[in-house]
Amino acid sequence: MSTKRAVISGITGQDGSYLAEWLLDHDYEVHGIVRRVALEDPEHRLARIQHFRDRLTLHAASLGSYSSLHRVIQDVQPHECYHLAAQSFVSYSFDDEFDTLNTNINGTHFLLAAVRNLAPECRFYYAGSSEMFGLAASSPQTELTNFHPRSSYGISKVAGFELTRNYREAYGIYAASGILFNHESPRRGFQFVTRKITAAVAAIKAGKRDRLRLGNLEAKRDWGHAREYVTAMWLMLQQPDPDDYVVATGECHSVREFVEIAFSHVGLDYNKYVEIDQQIYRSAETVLLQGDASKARRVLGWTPTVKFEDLVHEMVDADCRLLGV
Ligand code: NDP
Ligand code: GDR
Repeated sequence: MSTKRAVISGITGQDGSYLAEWLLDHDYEVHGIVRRVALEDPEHRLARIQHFRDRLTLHAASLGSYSSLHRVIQDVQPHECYHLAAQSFVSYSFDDEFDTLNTNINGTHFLLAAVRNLAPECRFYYAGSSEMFGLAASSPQTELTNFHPRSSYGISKVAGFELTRNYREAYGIYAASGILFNHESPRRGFQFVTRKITAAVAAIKAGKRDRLRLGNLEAKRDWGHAREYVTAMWLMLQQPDPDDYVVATGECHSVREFVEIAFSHVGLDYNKYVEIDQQIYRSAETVLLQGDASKARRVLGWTPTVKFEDLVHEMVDADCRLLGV
């Protein structure tokens, strides 16, 4: 069989970088959509993919421009398209609803339209989120749980999910959505709570700082490992028919538990360093977001294996190594 071509939007992000590695390991020709500024500042903006950049083909395009995405799909003629690019920081979506809605909804719509017009046989993956459940009526959440988003980020993800479903039903595109719960790794962005904590633990251990300001320590999340979650995305596009899947561990832990394990891993007591900052609290929190990934297990044969404590340790160790601790 000839080599499969995949295009990934958001290849410079946490998930995009792991997915690109997975696809390269499976002999795909991998193309990435990046912002033009990223090509001009590769050291910082391409940091997560720098170590295998020579095996990728990168295309400059903007989520805000249909014509730029059209050009990429026309040039690449992909067999698979993974749409991961998004304004993905929930807190920021409270600061700028317009940017979040425009980027996330238009970006998804433009890419779907380009696929439909230029590569209708291409299989399309949409990065849905547990934030779509928001104030869900029940826990754990499955593919059948109603959405009740609590932020413009969540709303934008519901809109993208519905667009994806509509392209599948109305135009016969192979379009699947993953409803992924939180997944973390040493490549997680520094503004997300897990990486904020592990980077701070390393810096405190290195004597470079002595405080960590956090918001709601009692907030709970269903945290898995990003490396495992990207394999579920790929599996969704290898099925006979497109469908939507919840991807989660089914286990919830609080921010406080994460903090406690992270600090104690390097022999520190978090009570001495952590300060609560009411400003960091969200204006609207979600209910208990806990995923039921039975369908992914049954249909895709996907099961998470990394334990919560091991995930925390891996992230702390990686951040300590970065600082030479
Ligand atoms: P990241 O924030 O690490 O990466 C986001 C990617 O989107 C980056 O490559 C970023 O590019 C790109 N991007 C953002 N805005 C734009 C824009 N205006 N134009 C072009 N590219 C843009 O996210 P993750 O890898 O963690 O997540 C991947 C996807 O999965 C996202 O859609 C996210 O919403 C969703 N998701 C993530 C979950 C998680 O726990 N990680 C859970 C559920 C869903 P740049 O580097 O240039 O900023
Ligand atoms: P989330 O991740 O909003 O779930 O979105 P984040 O790590 O930002 O927050 C998780 C929980 O931690 C609480 N929290 C703090 N959060 C941040 N960022 N900073 C803090 O200091 C802090 N203190 C407490 C938050 O209130 C929240 O309850 C992530 C993103 O990857 C989304 O793109 C994705 O869709 C969802 O996960 C599933």
